[in-house]
Amino acid sequence: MNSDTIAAIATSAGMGGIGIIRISGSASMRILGDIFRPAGGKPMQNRYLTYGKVMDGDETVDACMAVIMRAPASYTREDVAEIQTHGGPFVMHRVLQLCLSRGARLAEPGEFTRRAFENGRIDLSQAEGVMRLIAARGEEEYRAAVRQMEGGAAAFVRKAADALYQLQAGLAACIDYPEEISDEEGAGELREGLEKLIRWLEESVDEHGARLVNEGVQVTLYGAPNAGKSSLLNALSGRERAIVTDIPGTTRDIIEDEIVLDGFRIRLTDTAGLRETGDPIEKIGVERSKAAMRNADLALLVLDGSREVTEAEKEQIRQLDDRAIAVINKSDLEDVLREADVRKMNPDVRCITVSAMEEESLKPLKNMIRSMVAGVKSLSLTQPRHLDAIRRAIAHLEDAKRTLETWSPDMAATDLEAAQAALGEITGDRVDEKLLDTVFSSFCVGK
Ligand SMILES: Nc1nc2c(ncn2[C@@H]2O[C@H](COP(=O)(O)OP(=O)(O)OP(=O)(O)O)[C@@H](O)[C@H]2O)c(=O)[nH]1
Ligand SMILES: [Mg+2]
Repeated sequence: MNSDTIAAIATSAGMGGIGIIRISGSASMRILGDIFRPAGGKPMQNRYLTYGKVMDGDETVDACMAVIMRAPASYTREDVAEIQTHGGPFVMHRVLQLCLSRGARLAEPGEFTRRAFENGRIDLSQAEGVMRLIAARGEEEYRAAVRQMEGGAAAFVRKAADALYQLQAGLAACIDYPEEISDEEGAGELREGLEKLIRWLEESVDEHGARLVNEGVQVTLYGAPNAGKSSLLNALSGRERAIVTDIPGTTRDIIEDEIVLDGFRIRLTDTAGLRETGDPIEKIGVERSKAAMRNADLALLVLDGSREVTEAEKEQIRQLDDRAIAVINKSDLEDVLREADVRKMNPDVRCITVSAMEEESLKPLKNMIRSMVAGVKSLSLTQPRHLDAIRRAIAHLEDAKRTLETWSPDMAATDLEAAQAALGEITGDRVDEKLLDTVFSSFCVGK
């Protein structure tokens, strides 16, 4: 247990109806007693809100509510006091200063949650879940954070760790009783178990899916000038985000907008039309377009359906892969270019016909974008730090498999132990101070 008592403003620093100052540690009750005077002078009851005043000597600082939560039934498992003042920056700081002047120390970012972890109330992945929940920008990211906060990632890791303990026990038996278990028998059984565990971990780790949950889907519109990229961006986002004119080369820079489909953030990027140009500004724009295309989860090659494709466009169509869709635009005009023509140039390509002028025609396109994110809704592991740890665990298991080929059980035992340590980093069962500092430094103060 930490001996010092920490305090911080737990609510956002701006103006609000209510602001909360939180104190945690063995001196919490004494500090609250020093500065808070319950109305009617009655003693405070554990876990009951009490109306009263914060006083600085004889001076009223604020009329407010306060609550005490005695250890261990509190967020940090320590004695906790919370004061609900009016939510003005000035009053909140005044109350915080009072707490500090009575012996509390200003909390570090995430320190309350760190204490909850260190005192065994939650594991490290749950602590991170709390922070993700606060920081979530999309609904799916938020849902993933709730699953994590409720122990989803931890449950997954504990299951993997249990399976690994079984293998470690099997190997230990081989090492301790060599006359009873033959090398081939031991190695064979262990190899089978290892392969099963590696397969299971591989299947559960979906870095791409995790990135879609955390960052949303990056969709880039690209193609020839005047094909209607900016018009499509505007039509998809439902607002006049990008300038549209009939002058080729209207868009010079990257323009971004965001929509939400099925709870996923879809980040739409409009780019400068691709063409050879002597204009230095447009040249830079074209380079940026190409970079945006490369970074896209989904690249939409926009084609003007009211005219024949150029040689350059034919080449672009031939290069489309499974991350791309050919979008034939301007279906409200004469259909010179059809899906069949595009498929002749690239038989495997996904192709769709739309009009930026007709909202209804965009539905199939939106459905195609949706299909990108189907199936990643219930991932157990979505935090990059966790995926990295699982990857390292898999690498150690692969090492163990290799050492078994030459039957070096002691070396295999070391590899399995290293895999176990990697798994333990996720839940915080095996962590050092440095890792904890890194994890909690990204938290907000007061959480
Ligand atoms: N009829 C019709 N016209 C369209 C459609 N989409 C775009 N346009 C017109 O095509 C012209 C070019 O549209 P933009 O959206 O600016 O084209 P762009 O691809 O962004 O062009 P650059 O920024 O120059 O690369 C404008 O006059 C639009 O009004 C469509 O679906 N139907
Ligand atoms: Mg444009």
